[in-house]
Amino acid sequence: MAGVNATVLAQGQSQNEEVILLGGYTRGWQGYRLPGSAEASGTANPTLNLQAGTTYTLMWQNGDGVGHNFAIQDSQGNNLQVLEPLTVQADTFSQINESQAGQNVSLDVSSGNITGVSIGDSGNATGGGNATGGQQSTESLVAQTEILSEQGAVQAVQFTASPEMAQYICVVHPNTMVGDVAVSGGGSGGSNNSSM
Ligand SMILES: [Cu+2]
Repeated sequence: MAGVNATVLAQGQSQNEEVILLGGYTRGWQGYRLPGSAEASGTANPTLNLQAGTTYTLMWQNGDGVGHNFAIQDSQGNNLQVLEPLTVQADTFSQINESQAGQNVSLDVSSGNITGVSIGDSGNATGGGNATGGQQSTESLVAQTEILSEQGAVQAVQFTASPEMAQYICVVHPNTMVGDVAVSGGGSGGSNNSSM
């Protein structure tokens, strides 16, 4: 793993936190910031393209004051118990949402709270992953989040992508608020990044 890190740094990207931002509306999830190089094009329920083994922080904001929640399901429609809930201020959501897709986002996470964020060009974020890595105990993982009803309120979860993930969903509105999760890779390391 240490060797892979060096390679990624040399490419000048990817030390940024993988942060996904969605808007929660009864008519569908709205993509604000998508993983990888995907652009949030405004279509409802955008596919989330994830890399196996990578940890993502997903935040969504209640857009319409209706109760919504968040879960990730396998292809059988089972909620996967993979989500670590984090508290986050609506402020932080807004700050990240105003950043450019290519800008680095680095989160400060402390005891289940996202306490701050820095956004900027590549460089100072790093720290070798000690903020997020390794401290998930399975006891703190949930299969779906609590229902959030207040318009403007924000909920955050952290999860590590794995191949069984097939879709993300609001359990309250499973017919309209559901989108695909596509997980690729799985430890192949470094150099298959040349698909441009
Ligand atoms: Cu919903």
